[in-house]
Amino acid sequence: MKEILQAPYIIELVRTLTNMYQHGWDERNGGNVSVLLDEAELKEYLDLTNVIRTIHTGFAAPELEGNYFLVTGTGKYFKNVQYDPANNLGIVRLTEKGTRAELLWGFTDGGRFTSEFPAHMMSHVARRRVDPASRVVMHCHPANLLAMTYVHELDEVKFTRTLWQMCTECIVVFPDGVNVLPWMLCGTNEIGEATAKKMETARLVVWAQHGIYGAGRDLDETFGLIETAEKAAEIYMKIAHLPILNTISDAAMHQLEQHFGVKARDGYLQ
Ligand code: 2HA
Ligand code: ZN
Repeated sequence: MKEILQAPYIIELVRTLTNMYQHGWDERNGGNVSVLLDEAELKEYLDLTNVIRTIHTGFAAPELEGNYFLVTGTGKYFKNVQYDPANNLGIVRLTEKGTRAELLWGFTDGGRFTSEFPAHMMSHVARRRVDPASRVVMHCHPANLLAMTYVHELDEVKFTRTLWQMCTECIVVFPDGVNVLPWMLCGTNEIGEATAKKMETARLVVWAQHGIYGAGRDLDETFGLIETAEKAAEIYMKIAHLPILNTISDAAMHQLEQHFGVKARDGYLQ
């Protein structure tokens, strides 16, 4: 059996969580990440018959039965993950139609997965229906995106267009745009279901006055999505109160679509 702390998916997640913390996106215990793992890559590092304990999920997700997830722990600080991955992270297998999670590694102090586990699992289901290669769901609290939800209309077309106009590469990185949920109580199945519904049409979902969700094929892609949207929001917050003299026109957006071979979300451009 290989040493689990040397597994590429653990090393990469620890690096990503540390990076998220250093970006200021995850104060205190803010944020959570889950990664769908392959049984084959897991088997080299863990005895999959050794269940440490079983945790009730509080929801059903039959599509995820038998799937393995590496996930951050509830109440854990991203800041600390690099010093003690086994306490701050866990690997679970979903069973009994997703109503139970078997802990196979981690959460060594008796902890459990993030309070946003419903939103993560339901988002995985929704994204994998659109793109079977989707494996990562990431949630965090980037300051400029959050700030924007106080001063910008939450209309999804307007919100997306504003972000696209803030940096040339935005439309290339997230041509599917950004969906937006109004303020809702976090940590519930309701916000999980609402987030998953929004994930059907975009890989980014803003939670007004709270943060953002991103989904992607790997940690780099998902981090990059949020990083790009947050950069655009930063530009917006720097200029929104100033007279705007120039912008990126829809004609220019169409040039970007052509040149980079992407298709902007239907109806979002003139
Ligand atoms: O505490 O970010 O949304 C973790 C969170 C909850
Ligand atoms: Zn949060």
